[in-house]
Amino acid sequence: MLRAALIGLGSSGKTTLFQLMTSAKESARAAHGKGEAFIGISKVPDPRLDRLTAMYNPRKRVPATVEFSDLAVPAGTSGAQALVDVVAYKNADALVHVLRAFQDPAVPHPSGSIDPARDAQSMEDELILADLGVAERRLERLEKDLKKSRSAELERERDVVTVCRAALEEGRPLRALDLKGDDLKQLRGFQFLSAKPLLIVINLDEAQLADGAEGATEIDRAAGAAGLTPFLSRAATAAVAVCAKIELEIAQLDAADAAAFLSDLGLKESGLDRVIRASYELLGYISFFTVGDDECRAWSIPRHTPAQLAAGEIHSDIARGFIRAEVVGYDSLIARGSMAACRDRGEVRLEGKDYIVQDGDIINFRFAT
Ligand SMILES: Nc1nc2c(ncn2[C@@H]2O[C@H](COP(=O)(O)OP(=O)(O)O)[C@@H](O)[C@H]2O)c(=O)[nH]1
Ligand SMILES: [Mg+2]
Repeated sequence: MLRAALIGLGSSGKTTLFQLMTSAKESARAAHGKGEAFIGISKVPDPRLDRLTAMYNPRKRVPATVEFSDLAVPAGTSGAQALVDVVAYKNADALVHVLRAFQDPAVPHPSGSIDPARDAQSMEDELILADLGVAERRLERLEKDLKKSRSAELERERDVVTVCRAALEEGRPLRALDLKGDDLKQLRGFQFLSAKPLLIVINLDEAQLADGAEGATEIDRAAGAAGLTPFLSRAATAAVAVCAKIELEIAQLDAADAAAFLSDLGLKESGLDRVIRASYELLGYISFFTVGDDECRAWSIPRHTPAQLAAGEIHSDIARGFIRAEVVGYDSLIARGSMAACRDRGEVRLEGKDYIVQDGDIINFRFAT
């Protein structure tokens, strides 16, 4: 399960977005550690799965999902210090920082004025400070242990954490460090907040959104207007612009009215869908599909996953007994209209366990039981 955690100042729109994205009835309160967080599941919108479902008319349609958490603190501020002890946040694969750009005198801003760039930087500073505390405590512990007994493993860990501490002391988030392989794995183990990929959600005014804040250029424009451009060029950072208030209005409409409303605004899809999809993409995940009369389903795997490992996503037995993957590209299947027609044209490939699964592959795994 992919996990994303919402952070941001009070009244930036986190809970509004959370409830809309996850449909609040599915959310459950999870009480772990000092803080409490609401957990909810979002379905990743994917027009490809819609097309496949229309083609197969299966009993079940199962989309990819992302889990979101929203800190349930009275003040509504999900600042870094409030996050460090919350399990749902430590375990998150990505942070989603909701930044207030909307003007509304009825909703007071905790800092008194609207300044998204200032808020983005102060959250960054908080994340870095929280991580610095974690790194220093870890290093103290490691030095003590190393005095008792030397071990290559502990020395290696000390080296990685020392690199992290140096970056943090310079005010650099750990997501900007270009760590690889085992170092990266080790870094993940520490659950550093500033190491997590960051999605910036700019919560705009209705008026700003009506200008058409969709697509990369408009997001850049919105980000530029908010003074956020320097943040967007950073490693493992992405941005989306939404207007939570408009999303609230859309959510009250039926599907046809919602589509008409969106197109009036010059938008192709809701902001919620953009946030969910951007979270999924930021994490570096792709989808492959399994299709049939029983079920059409999207499966989430990290980019560059070999076929046998991808099979394990469905069931460990399929990975263990892996023989071949029958693979057809999404575009071929849509163009030919059926798996049989793809087969006739030789467009169904037989791939081995090391084949790197591509986004949109439709796969039937052959395996021995
Ligand atoms: N005008 C306006 N108000 C908003 C928008 N997004 C959220 N709000 C309002 O701001 C207040 C705080 O929102 P909430 O989602 O609870 O913020 P949180 O503290 O970050 O969880 C609520 O009254 C929302 O209705 C927006 O885009 N425009
Ligand atoms: Mg809230």
